Amino acid sequence: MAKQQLISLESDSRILAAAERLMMTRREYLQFCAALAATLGLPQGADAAVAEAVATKRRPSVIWLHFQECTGCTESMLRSEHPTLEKLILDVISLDYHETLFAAAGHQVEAARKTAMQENKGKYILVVEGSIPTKDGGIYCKIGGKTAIELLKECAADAAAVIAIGSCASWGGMPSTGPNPTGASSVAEVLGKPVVTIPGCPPNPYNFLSTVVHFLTFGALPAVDHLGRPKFAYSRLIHENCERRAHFDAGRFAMEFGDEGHRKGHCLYKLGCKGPETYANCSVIMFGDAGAGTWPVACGHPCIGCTEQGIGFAKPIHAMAKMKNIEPSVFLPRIVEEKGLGASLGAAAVLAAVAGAAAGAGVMVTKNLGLSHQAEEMEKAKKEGSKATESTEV
Ligand code: FSX
Ligand code: SF4
Ligand code: F3S
Repeated sequence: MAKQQLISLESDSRILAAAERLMMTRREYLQFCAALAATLGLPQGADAAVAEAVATKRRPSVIWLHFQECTGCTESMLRSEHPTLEKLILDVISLDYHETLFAAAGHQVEAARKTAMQENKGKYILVVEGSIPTKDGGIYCKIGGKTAIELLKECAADAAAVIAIGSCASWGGMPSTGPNPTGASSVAEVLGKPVVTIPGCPPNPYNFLSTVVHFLTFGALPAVDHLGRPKFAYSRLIHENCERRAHFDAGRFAMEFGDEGHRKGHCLYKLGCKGPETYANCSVIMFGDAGAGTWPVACGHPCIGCTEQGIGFAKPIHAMAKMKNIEPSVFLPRIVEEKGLGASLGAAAVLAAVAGAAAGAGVMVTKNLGLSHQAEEMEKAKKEGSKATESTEV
């Protein structure tokens, strides 16, 4: 943020009021908005616009529907470790209809939904959590006597924007796994038009917040990929920024849960980690709280690819991921092999290491070891007929 902008925002009474509402200092509030702007990939100076919008803009009305799901999306939004995250979410939106959070029930709740829709016609955001059962006329999920299909179509008709939150709403998720007895479908399939999707089971609440803040600041939803996922959150493979990536490059893997490699925090690729074919920012922003939180791989569990249709809940848990991009993130340090090159490395790599060490080129050897391992993986992926060379920008 430019110094002049910072000074004027710091003395802005509206900023102070927003900070107080969120029980933050002005500085913390501005830092939080700067972090949001950075997550959104906005250009320098946009953090001031974000801070001002969150502090001053009329909160958009949100109608939140629940269909076939476990309510994990809502839980993940409300149970964030950082006390300000859920507060901020509930501060930037006016949550006018949410079945599981409403104290009221029955007709009162239905009346609240209709009132919110009428009063905010064409302006409200419709958030849908859960997949929509389409078999047998949609009878497998009914609320207030209406099927999920009817409710979704009715609420989407006058919405300014539709957001499918979680993998269930984004592409069917867990309820749609074979044999899919209810015909569980995504929001886009039922509406017959693309919508913004925030997949994940559960999705990261920070990605939802950032999407809504983008809408609040610019009056439009962020740029999305071909699956409707905001590019700021889903354009990088988890593998590119994984904290275990240096172990992958050096060929150090956990081979069994609880073995030495697992205890030492080695790469989980051989336990079926789907990070190399899963697009999401879990490894960067984590859950609970950015910087202080955690995520599946940090807990020792391979990524199951919950943000990816055809991978999460579809591919067997121990099946190896297809390598989509063998280039490591430029931000991650390479690990220098200390000693004992490990049985998993091929004889050629060992010979190269010895020769290289003799030449006093230790660092280069480590790089070569990583590359020789990567080449092995690529070769294997090619044999399996995968698109091993398909890559994204790094
Ligand atoms: Fe659950 Fe949401 Fe998974 Fe689905 O998240 S965490 S089953 S994505 O719709 O409640
Ligand atoms: Fe991380 Fe999984 Fe990639 Fe290993 S395979 S570096 S654990 S994302
Ligand atoms: Fe899901 Fe993998 Fe992230 S399992 S939460 S996409 S680490």
